[in-house]
Amino acid sequence: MHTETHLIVGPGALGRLVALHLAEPVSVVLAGRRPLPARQTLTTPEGERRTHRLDMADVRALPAMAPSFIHLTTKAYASEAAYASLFEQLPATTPLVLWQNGYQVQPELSRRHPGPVLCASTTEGAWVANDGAVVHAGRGMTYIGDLAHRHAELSQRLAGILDRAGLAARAVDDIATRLWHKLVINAVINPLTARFRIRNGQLRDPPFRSMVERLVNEIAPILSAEDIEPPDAGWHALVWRVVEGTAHNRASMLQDVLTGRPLEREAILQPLMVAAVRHGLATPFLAELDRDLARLSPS
Ligand code: KPL
Repeated sequence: MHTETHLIVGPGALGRLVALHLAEPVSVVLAGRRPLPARQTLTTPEGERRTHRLDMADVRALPAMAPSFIHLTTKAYASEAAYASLFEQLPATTPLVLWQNGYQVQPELSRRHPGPVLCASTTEGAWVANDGAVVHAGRGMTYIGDLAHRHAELSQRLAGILDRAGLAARAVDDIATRLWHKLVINAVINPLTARFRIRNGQLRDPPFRSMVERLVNEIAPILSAEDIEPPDAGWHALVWRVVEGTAHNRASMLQDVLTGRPLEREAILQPLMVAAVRHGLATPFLAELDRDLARLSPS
């Protein structure tokens, strides 16, 4: 018998990955706008298949519940609408966990939500095989923390639950920095893999390898102008480590291109381009990729 329920909103690759792991230690409800089969299969990075029956719900008509955590795993551009619909139905003090890429949704919803808001920054790699199956393509690390530095205990509790569920996680007190680190990873890997329709690992090969280096060289000065601490090993090593760790994965932006969904340009590229303008830094390659992505994104 489980003692707590976690509501996961946004049944894409990440949402299902989190749901299928959490379903072991806690009770899980997975909510979206489109009906999905309750039987969901997870293929682990080692090739093992595990099937679980999940409780599914429509995010517009949730069952009566008092979840311990609401995990918002929607795309960044869909998160504000999902948030509005959720909190017409659930207690406004429920802890909210934001799993979005980029650095747009996090400050905005941390300001708006009356309850605790935790941010999760993850490098887990997953993709949707079909409506009933998700592939965990590469193991990563999830950092949990809150922008206001007020919820250290709650962050630790959640990191412990995720960790025990098989998703390596750690509570941190510098989540804003971690989110920026992840944003750099996404700003390099996602546009290139989406533009050239390649898996993450192919970025190691020519001609993509030098494109990665060029992008990192353009982005690093922006972060430094914004006073964001670089990772200990440096920006290049950070990006290459994730490319290596998720080599078999199709990045989320490539998955979006392949399925005709909007791309997370605004959440991932805009914060960097806006900061670059503010500091008078030129970003010709970033701007070129942003234009390419605008053409690939459905209008
Ligand atoms: O976050 C990701 C994404 O695909 O959006 C990475 C870490 C790049 C894994 O593919």
